[in-house]
Amino acid sequence: MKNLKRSSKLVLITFGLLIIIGTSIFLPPYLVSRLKYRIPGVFKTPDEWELVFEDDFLGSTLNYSYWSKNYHEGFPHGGHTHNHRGYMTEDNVNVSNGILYIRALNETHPDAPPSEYTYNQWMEYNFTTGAITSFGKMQFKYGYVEARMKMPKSKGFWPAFWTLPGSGGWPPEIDIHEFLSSHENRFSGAYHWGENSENLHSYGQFFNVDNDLSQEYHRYGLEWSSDHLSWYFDGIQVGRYFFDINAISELGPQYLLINLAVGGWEDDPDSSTIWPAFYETDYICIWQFKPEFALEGQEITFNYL
Ligand SMILES: [Ca+2]
Repeated sequence: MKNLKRSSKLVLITFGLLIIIGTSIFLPPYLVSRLKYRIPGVFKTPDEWELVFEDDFLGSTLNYSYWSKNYHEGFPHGGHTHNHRGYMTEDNVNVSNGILYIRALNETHPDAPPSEYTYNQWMEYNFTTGAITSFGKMQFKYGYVEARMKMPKSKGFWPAFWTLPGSGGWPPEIDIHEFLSSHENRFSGAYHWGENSENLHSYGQFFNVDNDLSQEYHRYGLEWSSDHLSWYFDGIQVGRYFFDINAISELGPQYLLINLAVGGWEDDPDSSTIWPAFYETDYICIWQFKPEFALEGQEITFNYL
């Protein structure tokens, strides 16, 4: 038996080597160079990467040198909401036990304005929720960004982990992870770009998984280089690569946002909705290639502002 196992191993190794050699010979050079990037470097080639940012949400408060609560004032609706029915309050963002908790409550905030036109409809703010962003404090260009998160349970919630340009404005936008809580086995990733909202282009995918994402923490990641965007779930690449280099070139340094929307793209909460709802983040990390491993002409940046 032992010999058989050994010879099977040899056959497998030889076969594997043939595939690698064959791949290198028969693929055009530009694809060979990209093969390196089909492997999430942080897991398979750790020597090429460095951790440039890490927030484990330790202590009892948010680290305000990295983050602010809620959106900044330049946001639509003055930052009190975005495109959903939650009015954001700082009280709904808390850090404890190493976790960032963004909470949504079934209550109308006394400061919430009457209904406003947003997301192609009139919306009333019947709920409160929260967000954090690194706008004006931390931004980066290129790398692998990952957060370990747990989703809110039950109908009515649309948590998102995403990026916007550090220079302000929109588009472009990368959605590292979005979740519509009526579909607990699915999340999405997307890229939106274009000159303005009238000339908007979008690329997006839904990723179906076996897990109920509201039951456990999972790792949601994005790899961003000058020639592709790709999305990861628990360290494994999911879906297709986005290869439109002209579109990707519209991306300057980006800041991060984590918010818990109520309604909006997701259905509105109803009598089956469980309150309060929590969007939980265990950590956020950014890795980047060490300068000597960057693609030629790929200017990797990371800045505290
Ligand atoms: Ca943590």
